[in-house]
Amino acid sequence: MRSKGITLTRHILMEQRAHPSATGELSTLLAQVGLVTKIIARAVSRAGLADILGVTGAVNVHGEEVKRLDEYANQTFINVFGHSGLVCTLVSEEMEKPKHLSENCSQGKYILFFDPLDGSSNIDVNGTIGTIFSIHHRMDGDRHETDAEWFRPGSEQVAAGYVIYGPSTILVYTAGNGAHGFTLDPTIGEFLLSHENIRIPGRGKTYSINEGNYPVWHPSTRDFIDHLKEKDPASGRPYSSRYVGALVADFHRTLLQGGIFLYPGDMKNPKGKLRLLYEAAPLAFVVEQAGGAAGSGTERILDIRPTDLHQRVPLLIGSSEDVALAESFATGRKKRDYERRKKT
Ligand code: AHM
Ligand code: MG
Repeated sequence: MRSKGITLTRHILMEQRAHPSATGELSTLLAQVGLVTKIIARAVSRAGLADILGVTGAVNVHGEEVKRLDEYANQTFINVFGHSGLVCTLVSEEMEKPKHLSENCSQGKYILFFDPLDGSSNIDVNGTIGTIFSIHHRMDGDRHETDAEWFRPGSEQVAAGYVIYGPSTILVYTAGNGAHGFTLDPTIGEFLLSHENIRIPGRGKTYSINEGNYPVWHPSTRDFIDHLKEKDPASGRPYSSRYVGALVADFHRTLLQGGIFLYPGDMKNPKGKLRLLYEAAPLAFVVEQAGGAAGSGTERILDIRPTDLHQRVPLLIGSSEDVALAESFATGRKKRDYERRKKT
């Protein structure tokens, strides 16, 4: 796809014009997210030279070791938004508690949730990594948020997206009017529109899951993956397997080419591994805006009301037909029931 030279900032402003009551703060906030990710992209591209690989020695709220690049990315969000007056509170995968940026929330009408560096295990091997973000309006009032502020379903997000640091750096965002992708042109330091109004195929040919977890999968997950591996040219099977191990990378491929990504609950981790507020919900918003679907196996991701800041959720995300098929296995309905429903 050839770029028409539309920058991220211009695109955001064009979207803003569709909302006459908009003050421009969300547009500025999104543009600042673009800035944060450009700074992270620069560090990522020079990571092997800049003494930024390896671990810090700390362990985060999830019990995972913190990589130096995780910490750098998190600190970049804090630095950029610290005195911006745009955001009242930051909620990060790398911070146990919300970080309030102004006294009594006197400034900033938004809350920014983010996973600063997704796919951390890929950092030291020059694999693809990313950043995921989600923006909510804060509730009215001049105090810092109460639990009610955090525990709102993904359907209330005002904008969300991700950045993938791969061979190119690509930012995809939605503000509820389609999902749009921008490629960073490093020679001018600008994100340029490259994937306008992304539409995910209704069905794909690829599944993406960590098969090393097969021994602890529930029988329904095994049945679903076994089903996708069966030879049945009439229904497009067998599917191919692709797994990068960085959610942004596996999701981005699925968004562009169709198919399904799964991190289901299993016998070891009933809620899977991925976090609702800054991993599953933002990508669910993006995929639905592109015509796809995201569920936990039993619920639409965007309908889930969180009860914990860092809670995990099983995730089935991608092409709507593939997700529906996965859900038909997850809820115990047999594949024959699904096929019968499709025919009627
Ligand atoms: P992170 O945000 O700490 O990097 O962890 C989340 C990552 C996802 O990017 C990826 O989909 C998943 O963990 C991979 O997990 P696993 O190594 O269990 O397959
Ligand atoms: Mg992550």
